[in-house]
Amino acid sequence: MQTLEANFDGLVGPTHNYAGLSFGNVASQNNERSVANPKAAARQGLLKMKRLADLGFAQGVLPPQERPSMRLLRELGFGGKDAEAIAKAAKEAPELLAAASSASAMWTANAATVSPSADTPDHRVHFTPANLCSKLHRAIEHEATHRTLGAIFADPAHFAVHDALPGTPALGDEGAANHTRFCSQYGERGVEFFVYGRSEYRRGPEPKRFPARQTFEASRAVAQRHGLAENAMVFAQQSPDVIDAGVFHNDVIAVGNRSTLFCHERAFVDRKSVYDELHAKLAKHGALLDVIEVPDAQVSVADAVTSYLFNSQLLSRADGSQILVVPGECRENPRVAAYLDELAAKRGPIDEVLVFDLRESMKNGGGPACLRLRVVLSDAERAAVLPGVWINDALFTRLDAWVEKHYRDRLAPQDLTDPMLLVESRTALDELTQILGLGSLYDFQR
Ligand code: SUG
Repeated sequence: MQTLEANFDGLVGPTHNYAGLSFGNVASQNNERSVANPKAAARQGLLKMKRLADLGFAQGVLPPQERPSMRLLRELGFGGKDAEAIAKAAKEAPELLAAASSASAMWTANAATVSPSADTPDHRVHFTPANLCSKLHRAIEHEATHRTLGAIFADPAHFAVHDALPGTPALGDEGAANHTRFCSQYGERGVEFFVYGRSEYRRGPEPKRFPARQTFEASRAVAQRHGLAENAMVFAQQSPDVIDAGVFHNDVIAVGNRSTLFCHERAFVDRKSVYDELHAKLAKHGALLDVIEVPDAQVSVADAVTSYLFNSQLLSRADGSQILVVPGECRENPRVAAYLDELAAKRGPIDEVLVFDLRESMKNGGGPACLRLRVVLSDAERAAVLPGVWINDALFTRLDAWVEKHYRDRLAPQDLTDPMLLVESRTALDELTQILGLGSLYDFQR
């Protein structure tokens, strides 16, 4: 029996655009109102999935959500026919129309927190969709995410999909972007590492400029629900000053895989104790934590934020060696590029760097790691996943043709007012559910 880590990437939706909706996410704010190319964005994401599948990694896809969200527009009081509601919102509250139109569900690292069956008392894989309550455009994702995960991981013998935590500031939850699992082998019990930005009830340092989206209380509640053992979890606080420098999720400053933690030296409050606790807990499960810490003197936090060096995917090949999947922006920053050359030349735990063009997503602050949800699966669990979502040559070819047929190659802020965008989007998603074998997933299909 072989247990692997599968990656489920979010397929970029037809409304991908730059609306500057994420205060605290530097790229989102810097690119506000620029013109997006949804077709190129979707292709870039698909090419990453295809290349990783070709390299032998288990690669799945998660569908986009219906946007603009008519449900949100109606809840906000925009009535009448769909086109009328969109026209009213466009006139009276364009910022709400933008929130209803974001393709942000593409960043599936924020879809949920996932605990593999090796870590849970009932030996099922547990999913908690993230409430994403710190931003309106993201807070509307979790219900559809629940439905999607329920359709793909449907077998209750293997999977438990919980509801999101209550969406309130004390329980702000951003999912796997603030969660890492360390282990010796994927199929063995691991140590789950939860990184939060602030605590609602315990006194502690907090960022001053930008919001901390994840709370200690939310991380703790997810661990509790998944039934994790006390000696198999570690909680750490992200440095508030890096949040203020634009690190809005932990996966912008750290990434881990198996027993490797690759992070910036300023990622955590009291980092030595964090490493020590991880070391000690992981040692009980037969693994030695290997921390690759990048010094500030070599790569600054600002370099990390613009290049997304740590928003990389650290993937284990069958022989146990690891590759690092980074965005093209890493090659454009001379200090980061030099660091990566050094890392690969050392032939340490990471011996190859793969570079991807994800520019469209990166302009909204979403790199390789944001685009994927990791799900560790045994053979039996893999066999229980809805089969149509695994990327292979045939599915890639169909999805690529689907994007070509349905997506625009230009989407400016003004285009969000076009009622045809909803029609095009629904037509595309309707066809997609057939391609992926998802059944009637969307509200408009029910
Ligand atoms: O939540 N950007 C997303 C990026 C999410 C990145 N995910 C991880 N780091 N895991 C966010 O800030 C921008 C949308 C806009 O401005 O139009 C946005 O939502």
